[in-house]
Amino acid sequence: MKFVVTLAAIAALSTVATATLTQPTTAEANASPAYTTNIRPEIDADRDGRISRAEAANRPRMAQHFDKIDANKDGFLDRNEMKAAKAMRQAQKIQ
Ligand SMILES: [Ca+2]
Ligand SMILES: [Ca+2]
Repeated sequence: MKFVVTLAAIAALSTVATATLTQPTTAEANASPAYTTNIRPEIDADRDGRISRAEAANRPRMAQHFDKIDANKDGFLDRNEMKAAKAMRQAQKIQ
């Protein structure tokens, strides 16, 4: 009986080990959030996946419209806010 329990424990451990090896770790997934959010690294200098007011300062147009683009008023421009701003710009061009 003890042998069976030991085998089950080994099987369970190897399953966990396999899962750990095949899935990216949280650290890897978070290593480059800018890569996953599609915010260009030349704008997102610290690569945290959002644009701070300081980062936007290098882009006069973005800096000028920062408060308007920052829809949730958290002081950062995230991917969705950038997408919304781009859509708004394109809609204004069409009119
Ligand atoms: Ca940033
Ligand atoms: Ca925001």
